[in-house]
Amino acid sequence: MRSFPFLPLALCASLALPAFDAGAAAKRGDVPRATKQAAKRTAAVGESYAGRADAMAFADDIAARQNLNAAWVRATLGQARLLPNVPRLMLPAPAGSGAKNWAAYRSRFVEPIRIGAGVRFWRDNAATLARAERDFGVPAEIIVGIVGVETIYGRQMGSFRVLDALATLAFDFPQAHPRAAQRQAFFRGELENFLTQEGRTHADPTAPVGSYAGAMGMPQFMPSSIAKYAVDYDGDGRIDLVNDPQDVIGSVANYFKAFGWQPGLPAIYGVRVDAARAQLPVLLAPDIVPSFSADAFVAGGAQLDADGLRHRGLLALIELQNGPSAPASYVAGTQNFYVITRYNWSSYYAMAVLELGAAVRAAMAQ
Ligand SMILES: [Ca+2]
Repeated sequence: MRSFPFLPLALCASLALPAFDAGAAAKRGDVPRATKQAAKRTAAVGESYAGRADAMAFADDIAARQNLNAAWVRATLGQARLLPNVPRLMLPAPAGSGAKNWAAYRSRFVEPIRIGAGVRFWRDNAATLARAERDFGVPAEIIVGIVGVETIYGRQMGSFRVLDALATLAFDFPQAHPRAAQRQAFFRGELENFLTQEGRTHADPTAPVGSYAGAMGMPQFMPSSIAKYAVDYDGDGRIDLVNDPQDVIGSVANYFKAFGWQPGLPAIYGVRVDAARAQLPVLLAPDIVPSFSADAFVAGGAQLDADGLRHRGLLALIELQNGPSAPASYVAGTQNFYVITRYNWSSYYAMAVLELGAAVRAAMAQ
């Protein structure tokens, strides 16, 4: 199990911290917000990759592997420019740089502007959200929560040229990162995906913009996620995650289904933990991976609510820290909570999605 940072690599443009995902999933990284905002203000552009032997060799490799026109790939990659402020955004936050604080994190996402935009999005797309729930089993409020946390329903989708962002992270990933080789390989794969999609559709590869990690559109999908999970949900023959809410809704629902979303299963249950008595090291050891039966939870000193006691599958104890002085909060996460973290590897992110979705649903009823 990979550990996940507090301000996870959000790919989210709306976090001012674009997400990028680590391996098979979709997105995100770990970067202090202030740093990311500083970078956003100054989208400086550096050298072209046209003169970089490693980039041109990679272009030839892609062309051969993907059966693309080598001259087109070289010319396209030659238009990519280094984004000098982006590589350092990939470095993990320094140790001890601020206690995790769920209340502060939540307040950035569950707030009146985002809730109001969520109500409009839900009302405007109610039929499509209902159709997605029928087709994929994913409730409207989960999709509404995701799109709201990621981009405030398309208001903040990022303004970096995806070609520049991916080239920068593919060829100039910071070597000080503890998993630099793995991360760089990930972004090379994303760059290859991006160029392949652009080359096959004869699109302008310099046109797409997104987060500094190359995540695109209202749901902030990385190129590999677009290739694997995006769907044309309005049937117009093309996939448009920037302008078409129907495609966005279908694609997010399809992503969740692909990662094992179970229809009808709550994502969390309430749990009361007596920190002095509960076997916290045991219960927290598996992190967000559901590992304990309801009986084992109770035996470990974590008292589940009535619905949780009836749960037949496995559960994870999710700890949400509230800064250095306040006690932590806890919930019991199911398989569906785990699935939300496949979108962004963070329990804080998953909780924000759930609570924003619930807040929008409550506002709809008023
Ligand atoms: Ca479409």
